[in-house]
Amino acid sequence: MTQGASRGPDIKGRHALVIGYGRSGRAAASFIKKQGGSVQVVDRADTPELREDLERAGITAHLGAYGPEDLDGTDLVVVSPGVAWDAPLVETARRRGIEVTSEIDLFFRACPARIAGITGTNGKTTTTALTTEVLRAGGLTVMRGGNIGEPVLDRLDQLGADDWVVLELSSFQLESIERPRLRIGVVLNVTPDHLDRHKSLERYVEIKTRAVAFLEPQDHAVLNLDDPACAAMRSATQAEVIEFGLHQPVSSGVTVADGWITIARAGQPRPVLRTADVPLPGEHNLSNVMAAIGAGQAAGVEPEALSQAVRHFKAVEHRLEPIGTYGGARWYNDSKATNPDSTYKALAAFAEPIVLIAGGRNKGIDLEPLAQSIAGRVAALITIGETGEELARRVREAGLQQVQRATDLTDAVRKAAALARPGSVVLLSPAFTSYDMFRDYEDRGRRFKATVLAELGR
Ligand code: UMA
Repeated sequence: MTQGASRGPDIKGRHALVIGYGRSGRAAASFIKKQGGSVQVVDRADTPELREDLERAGITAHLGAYGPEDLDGTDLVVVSPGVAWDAPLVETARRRGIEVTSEIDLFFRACPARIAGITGTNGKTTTTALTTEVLRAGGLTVMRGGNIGEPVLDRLDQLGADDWVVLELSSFQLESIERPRLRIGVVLNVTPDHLDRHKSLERYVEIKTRAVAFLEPQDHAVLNLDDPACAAMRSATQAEVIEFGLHQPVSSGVTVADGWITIARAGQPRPVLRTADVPLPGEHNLSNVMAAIGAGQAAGVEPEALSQAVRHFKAVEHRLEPIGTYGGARWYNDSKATNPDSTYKALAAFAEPIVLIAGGRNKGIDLEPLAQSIAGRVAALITIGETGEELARRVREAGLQQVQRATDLTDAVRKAAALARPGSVVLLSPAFTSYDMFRDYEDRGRRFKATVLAELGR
């Protein structure tokens, strides 16, 4: 990567207010200061750690609560992904004529490199990690980042015009980018999620469609034909479409035939690798791999390099991540499953009897279909968190007898260990967010792994 001169939107002399001092807000604050702007922070949290961090960075802040008075003297508002794009303070700023942006929007405005963006309800992180490896295997220089937990704005000066950036883009981020022009836009699937924030499925689909709507004819849209909402996006883009799918005929793109993943592009399909050599469990992961291969193909990576990258790929933390085998049962951490759809995929990834640990905070999703699926598939269910009570009741009503409510994570691990049999799978795949009991899904996953090791790892 080149050490480019500092560039980007003209920030010098601007007075920015950063709302939310998390990973994204910190990257934005550091960038703005480096560019010669001044920064103030507001955050609804007020903790000693936050105060210390801000003091160390030399940033003045209003913590604990915020309101319209915090906009005084501000001419740029930078909104963190976790803060609603239509939050009252953000709307007040717009009404006052103050420019509203985000870390990722500033990045798009200034990035000299080509960007491949990956979005979808589930599989984004794995596909982002896979695509990064695929492009690197093709000899390209790649920076990985975005929703995967790695902000990018503070690394802008490491990028040159020949580089690639592979970005995981959440709906929160896509909504906040004024012009999300990607060179490769990948959409994996769209199922109901974040409806508390986006209000309707239509709006959520519209936001996801932004990943391909701004592409130009020489760009590539990589779309999942097995998902109706993604397939429909073919008509929303000017770019060349690389399709992928297992269950629909693929005319130009990536599919599976006779145990091989193949690529077809104006001619005979070429084999890339055997499905048996994909190191990740489940059909959904096969789909993620096909998407990454499609993105690699769009970037000009040869089939041999595509195959190499996939075969050597290791599971991403918190996504069907193997923890270990205890008493003959295999334990998995799938804490990233923050919605029912990812839990369905996890359940479908195994043929063995499953002891499932699920529950958390509900984002406005109907519990009934989830309860039916769980009752039809698992051997036993342990529930945790705010939805634990209701989920347990619904699953019992749906016909599963072996249902227990755990008081905390240790209790859940103990109960699961008591129910697990040799040859079964114990799976934490919560189907809900973690905010009722944990800082975030990573905190939930790490504490789960630590508890499993402490309880069983002797
Ligand atoms: N805060 C407020 N007011 C609010 C909400 C939050 O002041 O209304 C404050 C919080 O007190 C906290 C800070 O904002 O101090 C947190 O900001 P944030 O929630 O935007 O989190 P970041 O640490 O900046 O992480 C964000 C993304 N978080 C969200 O989208 C919720 C991370 O995605 C992302 O990895 C990171 O930027 C770097 O790009 C996480 C995520 O959960 C993994 N994403 C959702 C998902 O994958 O489902 C979309």
